[in-house]
Amino acid sequence: MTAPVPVLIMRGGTSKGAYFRAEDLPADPAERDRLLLAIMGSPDPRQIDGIGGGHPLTSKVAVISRSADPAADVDYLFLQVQVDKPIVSAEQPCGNILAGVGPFAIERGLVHIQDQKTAVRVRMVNTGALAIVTVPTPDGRVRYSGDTALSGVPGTAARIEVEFRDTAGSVAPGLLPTGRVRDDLDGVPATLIDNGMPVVLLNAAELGVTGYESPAQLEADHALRRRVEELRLIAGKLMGLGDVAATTVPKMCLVAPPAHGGALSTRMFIPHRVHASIGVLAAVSVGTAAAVPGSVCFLKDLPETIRLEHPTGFYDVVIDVDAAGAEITVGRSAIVSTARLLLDGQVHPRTQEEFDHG
Ligand code: NQM
Repeated sequence: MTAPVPVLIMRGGTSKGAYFRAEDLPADPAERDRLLLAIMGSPDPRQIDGIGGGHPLTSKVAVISRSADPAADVDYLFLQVQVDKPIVSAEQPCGNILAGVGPFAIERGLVHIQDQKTAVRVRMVNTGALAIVTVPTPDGRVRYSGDTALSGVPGTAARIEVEFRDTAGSVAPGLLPTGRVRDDLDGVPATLIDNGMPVVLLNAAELGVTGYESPAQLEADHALRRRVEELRLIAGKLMGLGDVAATTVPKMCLVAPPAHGGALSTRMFIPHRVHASIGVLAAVSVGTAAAVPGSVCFLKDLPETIRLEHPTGFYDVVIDVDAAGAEITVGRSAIVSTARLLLDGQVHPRTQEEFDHG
């Protein structure tokens, strides 16, 4: 029998994940990943024998420990547990799950409450970037309830502020990994960018769609999915990421003019399923592209708060980009999120023998 493992299940932004203290998981990455596959119930499209939700947005893991970096309180390693493949990937960060890392660090006593609000300094292990997650902590404990609405999440919750630093070239080599603002992907103009998440931006119209389709409609279009994947494989090589066939980056973002008063409409392939809303760091990368003249989604009069439309509403990002001169400089970026503690308990993973008997 495999020993039960202490876990918090939390909604972080528009995603849901299992949050662990690093010390509660095996130190050896291969052993850790085997255990996480068992815990989440992968590989299985329904993850029926584990706590994953059968979708990439609900098959996420955060591993958190005290940080040795004086600039950070905690280290946060994000792991994407693939739903239907026995793969655990550390290649990408996740800004949605990050929103729950602040509350987790406080709940588990890794960070002490400071006042009405507690700022948790998080080193994002996947990329080395730093994030400050500010959590409401009146009455000496984390407050989860509040009046902040997040498109894609029913109801409201307490406001969590997240500020990102050093996100340019998080996974790819540089903000514009090819050194160009615009590339040609097999005849399709594209902007390849990484300000926190490697993203390939394409105008939806170039692929014969409007960019206002629902995720289900886009996922049902097999020719489109094949074409998006073809272009992603080309882009991965150009971005210095090598063969990306088995990885979750780069993400593919179809952009279109705004339809609901925002700055830009987006549909994000992550990379095979279509996001129900938009990833946080992916949104930071898209907002940054909108500020760079010559990009496929450049917006001349960009407001300070960039409102990105997505399938279930909108997402606001504030980005400090100076693209006026020859050099593009990127400062901090900020977003507002929410998180909620759903479960504090122990998970009982299946054993390898039980899985092998299936
Ligand atoms: O871009 C999904 C999510 C994400 C990533 C994905 C994210 C981010 O929404 O920072 O949050 O793109 O795989 O959880």
